[in-house]
Amino acid sequence: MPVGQVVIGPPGSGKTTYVWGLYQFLTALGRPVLVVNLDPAANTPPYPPAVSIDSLISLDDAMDAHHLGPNGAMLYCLEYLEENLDWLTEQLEAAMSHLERNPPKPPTLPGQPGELDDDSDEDTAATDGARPRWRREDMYVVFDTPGQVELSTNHDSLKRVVAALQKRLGFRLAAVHLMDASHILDASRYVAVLLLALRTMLQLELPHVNVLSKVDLLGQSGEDLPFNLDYYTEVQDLSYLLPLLERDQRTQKFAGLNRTICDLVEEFGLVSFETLAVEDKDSMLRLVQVIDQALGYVPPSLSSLPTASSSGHAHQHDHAAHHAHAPHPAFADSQPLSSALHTGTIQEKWVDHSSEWNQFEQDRWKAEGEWAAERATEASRKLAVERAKREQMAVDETGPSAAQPSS
Ligand SMILES: Nc1nc2c(ncn2[C@@H]2O[C@H](COP(=O)(O)OP(=O)(O)OP(=O)(O)O)[C@@H](O)[C@H]2O)c(=O)[nH]1
Ligand SMILES: [Mg+2]
Repeated sequence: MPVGQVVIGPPGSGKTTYVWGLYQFLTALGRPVLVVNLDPAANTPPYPPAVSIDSLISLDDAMDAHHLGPNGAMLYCLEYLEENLDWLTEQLEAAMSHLERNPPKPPTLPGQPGELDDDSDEDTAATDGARPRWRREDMYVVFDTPGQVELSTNHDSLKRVVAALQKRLGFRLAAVHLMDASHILDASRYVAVLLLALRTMLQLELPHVNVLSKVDLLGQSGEDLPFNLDYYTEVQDLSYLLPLLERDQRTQKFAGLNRTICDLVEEFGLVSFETLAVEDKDSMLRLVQVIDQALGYVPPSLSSLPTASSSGHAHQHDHAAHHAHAPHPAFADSQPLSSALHTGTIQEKWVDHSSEWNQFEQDRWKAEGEWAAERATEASRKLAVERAKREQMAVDETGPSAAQPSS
């Protein structure tokens, strides 16, 4: 069964930027990733879409043909997509089959076998016996959607499209709901975000990961957060918000309503948040791991690793083993994962001490760069020594005249 993320969220919350970043990140991790653009207003997304709704219908077409405004036309486009599910499933089927036949090469680190001497770059995985073909259950599809919130709160087309993908193509999907982190700076906006998150979870009925996006901008806002970041991400005791809401002139007359909304969100006990700064590797890695868990996805690069319980045999669906193992080799020499997992670190990094962290990161990248350069030099040195040895052996076999430099 292929897996996928349905990336949703209000306009400007960072969906397309995240999808593009995720595509690059997962490609670097060697995952078979495809991106599907379901936003009919985005004719030229930054990522290379494997399938785009634009080839079926565009927002402008819908507006012209039916004399609709942009919002009405957007709903029309999604309804049109729902009526053309055969088109979507055929396009997806074709894109996944193509990727299965043509997996790109896995990334290699400097000094690893194949790093310097593999010069075969033609796309021949289908005929390359040494390189395994990806399986359908390895496929990872990311769906970028429009920003109209009603599409995921009270309009049913997106929900039915998702249900059809699950039924017809066997997709395992999670909703990844991006909401701008700046909303937590204002108690009343935070309450609105909580309500939106809860409503969307109840509507879509998917495994759901809520995300406070653009967390890197929190420290730059110049405003102080009344509570630590983990208070907002864990959504534990919302009664602490009430004094803030009662102090605010705009919201004090709605004190009863606010209390009821907070009680409602707490009673459901469903809403919590991850955080995202899309250009930060640790932040992306943490989010990818959380979503992997929600999906029960074991990446192909890890699923073939031996587990303790399998005595050296590949144990492909042991998800616990996935987390017991070291991360993908691309990150094996990066910071320990635990440091990327702590909300306190995120608070320190993006809210309290962003400039110091910035300097620390730059030093770390520099050190990583030097390390990689050193490894590359070391690998080239080894190759040069090997070549010299081979030449020496050739000389020994053919006699000293062959050893004279040609100059
Ligand atoms: N600082 C910062 N800016 C971000 C981040 N993610 C997105 N942005 C910016 O936020 C703006 C909106 O991003 P988009 O990706 O277009 O948002 P969207 O949700 O796709 O918007 P719609 O498709 O219109 O609903 C862009 O200017 C991005 O550069 C982030 O993690 N940090
Ligand atoms: Mg977008």
